[in-house]
This record gives sequence, C-alpha cells and structure tokens, in this order.
Amino acid sequence: VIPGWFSVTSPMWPGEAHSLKVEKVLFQGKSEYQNIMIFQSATYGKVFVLDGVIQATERDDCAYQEMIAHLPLCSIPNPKKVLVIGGGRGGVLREVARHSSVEQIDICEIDGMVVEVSKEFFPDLAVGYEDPRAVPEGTYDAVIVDSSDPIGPSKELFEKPLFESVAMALRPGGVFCTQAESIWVHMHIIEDIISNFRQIFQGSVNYAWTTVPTYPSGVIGFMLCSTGGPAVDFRSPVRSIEDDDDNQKEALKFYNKEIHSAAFCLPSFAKKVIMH
Ligand code: PUT
Repeated sequence: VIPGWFSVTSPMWPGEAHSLKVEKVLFQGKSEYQNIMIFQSATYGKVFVLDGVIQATERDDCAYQEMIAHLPLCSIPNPKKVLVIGGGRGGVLREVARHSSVEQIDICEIDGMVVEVSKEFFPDLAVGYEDPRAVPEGTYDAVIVDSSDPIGPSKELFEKPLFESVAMALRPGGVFCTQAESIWVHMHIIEDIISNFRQIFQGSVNYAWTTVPTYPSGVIGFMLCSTGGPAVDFRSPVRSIEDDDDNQKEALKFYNKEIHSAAFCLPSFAKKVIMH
C-alpha cells in the first residue's frame, strides 16, 4: 500500500492491484448492502468505489456507460421500452435517454444510498433520473444490467434465475446486454454466462469489449444476446445515435458506429473460448 494512494485488490483478480493517487476523500458511508466511498483523484477526476472496488471515474466512465447502452440499443430498429437493472449512478439511464425512440425507462437499483450519493457527487451522471420516461413496469425491447462484480450484492445478477427472468421480460427480438467482466482475468465467468445464455436465449449470443483504464486489466466486456423472433445482428448497428441527433453526437465521448462493430472483434485466445 502506497500512502496517499488508493489501491484496488480483490479475490476477483488475485496477484494484481491498480492504484490511483488520492487528492481528497469526499464521502465514506455504509449502506444496507455495501461500503461506499467517493474520492477526488489526481488524474481521473472523482472516483466512485463500492466495497473497495472502483466502479466509475469521471474521466473514463464514458467508455463503459456509452457502450453498455448503445451497443444493444443501436442494434434494434426502434427501442421504446427499456429496463436498467443496477446502474444506480444514473449513467446508463442518461445514455438510454439519448435515444429519441425510447418512451419508457424502468430502473431497478436495490441500493438507495448509491442513487443519493451519485446525485450529490456525480450530477452529470444522475441527470438521467430527471428524465420523465424513467417510470416502472412492462415488457421490454431491451434490458441492460449494469452491475458491480459477482461477489457481494451483485452475485445474483450473474446467475441463471436472473437471466431467465430477463428472457421472460423481453419481447420477441428484444435484446439483453449485461456487464461481463474481462477476457484477461475472468474467462471462467464469461464461459459460465455464455453457457447459461445459450440455454436460455433463442437468438444470438455475443461478447463485446471496451477499454476502461481504471478497471482491472484495463478492459471490460459485455454479453449481448437476443430472444427468438426477428434476428439481431449485433455487429452491424441498424441505427446510429450520431445520425439521430447532432446534439447527441456531440455529447458522446467514446461510442461511435465504427467502435460498435469493432467491439465484437476478439483476440484469438478469447475467440477460441467464446466462439467455440
Ligand atoms: N459496473 C462495472 C463495475 C466493474 C467493476 N470491476
């Protein structure tokens, strides 16, 4: 441990740590579910930490939030009704709200303190909560799970019963996107998710990835799949949020249609496991 630095270690990535220099601790608290900390870092802006693991920083969060929302939503023609599970910081909600076709966004976050401190310290993310389309219930064009790692309160978000419930909540041809960890350190988790998805979802099952420097290994991925019904080719977006609205194009920091397709290209070692 280096004094004045925050180091992330976890049994999820044994033998490695990632550290950021801390300028000031802004918030420390314990909710019903987890420890929450927010600090000002020297190089990544404000940093949001749950149970000692970095969940988001002001600087690189765009590479996660934009991808987890726009990869599924730009892959189907007219998303209207979207469910976000987890994602209490509001960033996924904000990205979903950029789609003008979306009429209803439901959000299901168990930890109220995550929502409250995000509104206070990350107002740019929590702006999604102001959107009048964020109301409960329904059957969905898209479901997005923005979770922390599968230890602690998010464990169930990586298990079969949740995936089965999602499959039932989606319309035919609807799409599901979930945080699916890193090809460098979590291949066993990815293999488990794929095996469950292949049993549950009748459409295609795909893995895409993005770079987030403050996540372990600097990489994180998403599993994307569709239910039976109209086929969805995730690699070829059918809509472009950039063409949809010039203001949204300016607002995006990471996502574009080229990076959408590129995200599904896998290094050979991952391809062998994921595409077999
Ligand atoms: N929401 C993604 C968090 C991942 C932390 N390792």
